Amino acid sequence: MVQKAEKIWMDGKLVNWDEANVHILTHTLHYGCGVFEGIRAYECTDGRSAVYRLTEHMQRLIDSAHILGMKLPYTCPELVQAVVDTLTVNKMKSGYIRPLAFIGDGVMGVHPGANPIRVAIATWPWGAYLGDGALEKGISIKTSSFTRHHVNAMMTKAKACGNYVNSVLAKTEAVADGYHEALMLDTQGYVSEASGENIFIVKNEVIKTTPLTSILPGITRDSIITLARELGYEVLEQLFTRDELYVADEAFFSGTAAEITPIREVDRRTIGAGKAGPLSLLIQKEYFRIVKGENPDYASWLHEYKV
Ligand code: PPE
Repeated sequence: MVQKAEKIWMDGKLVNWDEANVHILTHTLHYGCGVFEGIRAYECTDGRSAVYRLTEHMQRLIDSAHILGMKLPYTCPELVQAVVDTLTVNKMKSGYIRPLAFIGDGVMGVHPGANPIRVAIATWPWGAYLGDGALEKGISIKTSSFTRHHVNAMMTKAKACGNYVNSVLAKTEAVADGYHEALMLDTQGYVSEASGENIFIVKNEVIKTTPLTSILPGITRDSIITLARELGYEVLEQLFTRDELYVADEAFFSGTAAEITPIREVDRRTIGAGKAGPLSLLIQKEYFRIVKGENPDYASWLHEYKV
């Protein structure tokens, strides 16, 4: 169960958690045309609190809405402030933040008419997304029987609610089969992404990740590319196949919720030594140093706030 906070920001106001409700004829609830974000705030090592890459996440929310033809009634700075206000009123020094923009009730039928575009922001504590020990030991994944979206069937650069039907199908199948997560292939059969993460592989110290075709442009993915290049590693954005993943030295997932989660097994084949790889763990360590304010070179990625 999600742990309740005191307030949820809804359409410009902070309302009580239990009163953040919508009408059953909310358009998005029926047709899936909504957009959301997943953001983390961390308590820094020195006691400050900071939201990680907050402006980039809010800009992606605005871009996602733009792709779906939804006009958000708030500016990026207003949404940034709303996140800070929500964290502050909920006295959260760290936690997960979920902005959601959706089409409210009014007319029914696929055409949303002039129904209001509504925005809500909720916060809750969220630990290791892929379970206890996942970050340290790595996880076991399965290639899904479900294909990731064709780029002209769903808008894959938008973090759209409806896109996640595909994710829910893949994830529930993988979990039912005893795996931590599902890996999805694109419509051509190349590795795409997981239900809620981007993927990286490492071979001979060269890092490779899926190009921005069928995948969500992950902000963690972007952080890792920047960080790994800064650390002197070559990073390629290139399509690769599932068998290239099978013979990789290391593999890991990236995402706000999943952070950097090593992959130790794919389709019952061990990856590398069958445990979290050394480069995956190095990047994970450096990533946690950044989000916790220990690396001044990346201070511009942190949006400090006071609780
Ligand atoms: N791909 C997908 C499909 C995806 O959902 C996410 C985030 C990513 C890649 C990584 O993006 P980024 O967080 O910007 O690095 N998934 C969010 C939702 C997870 C959920 O179960 O809900 C997240 O990590 O917050």
